[in-house]
Amino acid sequence: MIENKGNGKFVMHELPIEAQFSTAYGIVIEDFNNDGDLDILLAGNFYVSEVETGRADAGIGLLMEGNGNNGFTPVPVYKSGFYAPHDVRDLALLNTDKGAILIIANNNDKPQLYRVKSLVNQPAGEALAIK
Ligand SMILES: [Ca+2]
Repeated sequence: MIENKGNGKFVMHELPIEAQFSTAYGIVIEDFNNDGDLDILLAGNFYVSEVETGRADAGIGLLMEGNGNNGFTPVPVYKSGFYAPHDVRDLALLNTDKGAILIIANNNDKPQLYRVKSLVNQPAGEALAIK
């Protein structure tokens, strides 16, 4: 992750290894657990690479909780409830009058929709989202 410090200065911050399991195409930055610090939600993969390269398909989506100081802790899928294992091309968060909806755009596949809930006081598996 590259932080823009202004005046043409940038600082690199390393993300957790879980963020490196596959390519990332969709990223949403939001405070998903309502602790005042921004978190990162990402998903990706790349199924249509050249034959000699092989496809990138190890990603299942990832929520990383921010600590407010450019540090991020991965949240396991059983806690976040976020599961995006397909050939993801983009993520979008829409605020509606019935709450936030996360749209996952999958290449050559149906989109996934999640109703976004806070992580706070949610049981495991229902923390981030419910289909
Ligand atoms: Ca947060």
